[in-house]
Amino acid sequence: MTAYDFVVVANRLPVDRVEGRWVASPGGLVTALAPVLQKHTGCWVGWPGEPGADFPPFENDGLALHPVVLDEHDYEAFYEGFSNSTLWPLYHDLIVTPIYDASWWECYREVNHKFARATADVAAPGATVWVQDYQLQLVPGLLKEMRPDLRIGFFLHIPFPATDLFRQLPWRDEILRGLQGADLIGFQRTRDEENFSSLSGACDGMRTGTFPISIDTSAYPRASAEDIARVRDAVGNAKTIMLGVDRLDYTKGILQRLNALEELLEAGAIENVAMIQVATPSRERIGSYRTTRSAVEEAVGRINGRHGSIGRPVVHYHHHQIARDELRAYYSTADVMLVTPFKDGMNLVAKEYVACHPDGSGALVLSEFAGAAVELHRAHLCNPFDIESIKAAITRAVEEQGTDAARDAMTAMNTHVNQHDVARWAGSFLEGLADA
Ligand code: ADQ
Repeated sequence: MTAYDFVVVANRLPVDRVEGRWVASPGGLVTALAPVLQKHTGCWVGWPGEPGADFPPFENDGLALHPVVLDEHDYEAFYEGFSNSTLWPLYHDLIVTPIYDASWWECYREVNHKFARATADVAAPGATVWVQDYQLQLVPGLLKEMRPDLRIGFFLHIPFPATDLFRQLPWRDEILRGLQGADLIGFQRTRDEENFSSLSGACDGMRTGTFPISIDTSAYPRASAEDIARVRDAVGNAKTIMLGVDRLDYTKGILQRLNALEELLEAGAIENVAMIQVATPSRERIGSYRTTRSAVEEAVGRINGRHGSIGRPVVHYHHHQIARDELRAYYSTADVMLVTPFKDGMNLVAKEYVACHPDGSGALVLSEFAGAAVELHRAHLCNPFDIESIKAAITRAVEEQGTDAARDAMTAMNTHVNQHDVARWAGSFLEGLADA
């Protein structure tokens, strides 16, 4: 078996199986890491996305991929259970109540062991390994035991909670020991790094750092004038076009922004407005996700029922994947982008929107609780827990359209995102890891 000098370990491989063929699922992560993977003898270890599927290692677009097998039980207990019904809500400050289930924890340990084993088997002596995200927090520790020669980095894509929240976790000591196997742990925000470092016993000799993730800006040029005209036309040439793009997740505050829009419409405070809401299906077998979806869809129906007319809904709701070029056309067209999560590690959607407005057009309404708010502080910031705050930010964004202040803010944010792209993010993490 080839031994690799650089190994990325993530829950998912960067490919999807569509009608029996592998298709790249081009996220920012693979775009950022592809050059590094190609420069070194690199490979990616991850789950191919089909419970029970046992694929041999293969190559896609010149990328060496090493599948890890997860069966239906792993999918339920490790992925839907411990990762997304325990850790996800806990790390997002209890927007829903986390479930602490010892059998899920047992499975999380086993699956992390599987990922560590697979990585230990393919890594060359002294190789660099970069482990990604909350599903794999035990991998650094397990890997260090199996292969003390490896240089191990870990990056957490989601927030790290305050000490008293983290302390709820019955298996907090094991998680901490798992993370401590890393030579460098990266976080999105200084606050996340501080939360981690303030845990008793976390800090002794640990290297941590803040590395805000970003996007591949070259993949988000402004759409053509024709595409923009087409989208404007499709939503009835409303004066103000608003946009939301999210995985359908309770952390994203989709319902809250719809409620704010509804109250503004009820009060006659805004008019001649259309909103496009893209809500990508996500984790649909988990109860809290189903409840969130129902509430969002009910709000869309209610708003259109009261404020729309035949052939002219106010909210254009899409519950499916969208091709990136179409998404780019939406971003480029939208006068006001609404990003209102209760809590978000970073939020790449906000950066993608800003990248599509190099001309200073548009306006961004952004939650204070998104990691992106640290860099994009010239957005119309709001508190998503306070509907009046969301309404005020939307009103400001609409009223300031086309002013010099709006243009200056958007241009400054666009420059920032262009200068801090995902390649820079990966580069600075890997530099830190090389020094660790
Ligand atoms: P997510 O919670 O998934 O990521 P986000 O950062 O916004 O959130 O990334 C979503 C990505 O999916 C964006 O690139 C967006 O373009 C894409 N997308 C959304 N809906 C789509 C659709 N219908 N069709 C096609 N593409 C769609 C987690 C953390 C974030 C953190 C990232 C990266 O929760 O806080 O920013 O990881 O670290």
